[in-house]
Amino acid sequence: MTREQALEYVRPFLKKERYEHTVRVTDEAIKLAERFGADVKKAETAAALHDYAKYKPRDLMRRWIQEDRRLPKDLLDYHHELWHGPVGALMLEREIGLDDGDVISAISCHTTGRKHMTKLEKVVFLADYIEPGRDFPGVHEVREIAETNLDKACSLALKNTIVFLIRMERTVYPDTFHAYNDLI
Ligand code: DGI
Ligand code: FE
Ligand code: FE
Ligand code: FE
Repeated sequence: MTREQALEYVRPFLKKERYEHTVRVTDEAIKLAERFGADVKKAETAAALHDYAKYKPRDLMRRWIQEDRRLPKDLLDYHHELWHGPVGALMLEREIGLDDGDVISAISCHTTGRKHMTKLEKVVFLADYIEPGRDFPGVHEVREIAETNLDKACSLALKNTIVFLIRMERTVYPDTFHAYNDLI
């Protein structure tokens, strides 16, 4: 699947700003993959597809989690914002025959991270966090570290997210802690 094919597939399902974010994540993921020696084609595909399910109806995503035994049921106990990665990956598998397990898992954990992330998963996770349109506190430092150190950049991104969620008195999905603990 080419970059253009992947981007054209997701485009009708996304709002304009979300599509533009997706293009920037794709460019960023390619750069990070080249820099840190991940598979560039897989990074490109996973990044282009990563937010495919962002605007799918909550009930539809809930049903996927209930019915597909590969999806962890505990997702239902956490914020629905976390569902679009894992559910989107499996929707793409069904709809376009996406069959690359590396790409599927990179899409799947792009929001939360997880324990023992692969280089490809880290690249997509980090690209989503540092793409040039992002402007949250601390992103500059993560961008700087991402010039040289993939693990350090990911662990700082995870730390910032965890601290932000705790400040807001929101729950933190266990995989986010697992990802952080694994990299620190
Ligand atoms: O889909 P995007 O907006 O591009 O970015 P994303 O998929 O990383 O979604 C991010 C939001 O999800 C992030 O701003 C914080 C929120 N969130 C809620 N609960 C959790 C969480 N993020 C993580 N990593 N872990 C959580 O438990
Ligand atoms: Fe996302
Ligand atoms: Fe993210
Ligand atoms: Fe995103």
